[in-house]
Amino acid sequence: ALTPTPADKFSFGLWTIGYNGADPFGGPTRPPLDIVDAVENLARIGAYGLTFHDDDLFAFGSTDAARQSQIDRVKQACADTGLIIPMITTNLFSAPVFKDGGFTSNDRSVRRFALRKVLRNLDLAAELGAKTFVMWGGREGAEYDSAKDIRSALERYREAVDLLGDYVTDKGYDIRFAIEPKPNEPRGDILLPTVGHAMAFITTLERPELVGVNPEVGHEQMAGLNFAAGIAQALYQGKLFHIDLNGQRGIKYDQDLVFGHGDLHNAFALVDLLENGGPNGGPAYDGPRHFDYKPSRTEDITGVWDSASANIQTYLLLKERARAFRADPEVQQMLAASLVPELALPTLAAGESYDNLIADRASYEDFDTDAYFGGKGFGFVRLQQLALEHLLGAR
Ligand code: GLT
Ligand code: MN
Ligand code: MN
Ligand code: MN
Repeated sequence: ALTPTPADKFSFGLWTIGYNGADPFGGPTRPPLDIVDAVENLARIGAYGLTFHDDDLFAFGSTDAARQSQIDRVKQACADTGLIIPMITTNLFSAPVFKDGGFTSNDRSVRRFALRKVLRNLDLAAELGAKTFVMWGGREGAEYDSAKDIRSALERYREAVDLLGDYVTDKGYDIRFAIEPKPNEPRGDILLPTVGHAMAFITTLERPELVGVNPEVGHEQMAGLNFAAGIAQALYQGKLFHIDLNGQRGIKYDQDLVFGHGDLHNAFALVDLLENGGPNGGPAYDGPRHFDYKPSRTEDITGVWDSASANIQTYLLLKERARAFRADPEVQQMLAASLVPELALPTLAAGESYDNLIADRASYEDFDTDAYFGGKGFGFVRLQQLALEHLLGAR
């Protein structure tokens, strides 16, 4: 069960395994990773997909020939190993020109350049068969309130995403967009900082059906939010187009740890949700299980591949634990005792109106609120302890 297959849909960003260990305080600890090496090792550890930014594959400002040669090499490596490219994305953050953003830079000519860079990359996405196009706007934001008109910035964001939606529609590309929220870093404050902000923004678009979210575990946790709960809402609204799995320990800088090396309880709840749907049913997730982590700066190349594998192993372990949790009759009993299934019942009966509700004395006039709760707890703690026991392999 812990042997990954392509049906598990595990994928990795080229920028993850390719991270050389550089940080704001010091230089790289590892040499560059060649694309063919990356693809071969991903296939070896059981991934089915590779994802990348344009600039991960060919340096910013590459000649057309250098760009094409790298595209040819990745295509060949994928053909040789059976890996696919389910998602690609555009780097609108590394080059100095993007210091004030791409789609929302105050400088209009930067915005036009950013759009051209993305349009060109959309053609590449279509050519490579990528079905999802992620947009992480790490530089879209500000440090200073007076420096950015947020409403104008959102208008420009909308203008950009609408234009991209027109483009894929007119070209007949089978591509959907996934906005990746993050609260801060590199900008002091980033636009569309959480899943909720992004989903609200999507309703302002001309083609909302083309746009969903790509939530990252650590990014929501940087904002102090419950990741699994945010994912449940994204699934509920049909907007979970892609996902970035990793680990984060608390509200601090973006750690990009291995999946599960942060809030393990929430990772368990997340895998249970992605694999099985909610406790009362509902859609599960069938897209790529995409890892966006950084091999720690302390690691050599062996540590890179060990940590890549660790993401997969953790996911599969949690999937196995979630299955056991669901199958345990005591858990089923405790769920029922905790009234979890009852939440699936509509609050009003079929055909019942507010007039009927108001006429129902049992619901209010005769409802004894004191007696109702008196001595009768929900048992959520016992349920959580059962989850913990499954998580630890004690059941
Ligand atoms: C960058 C960021 C990630 C995003 C990538 C996609 S780039 O590494 O920190 O969270 O998913 O643009
Ligand atoms: Mn991150
Ligand atoms: Mn990251
Ligand atoms: Mn990410």
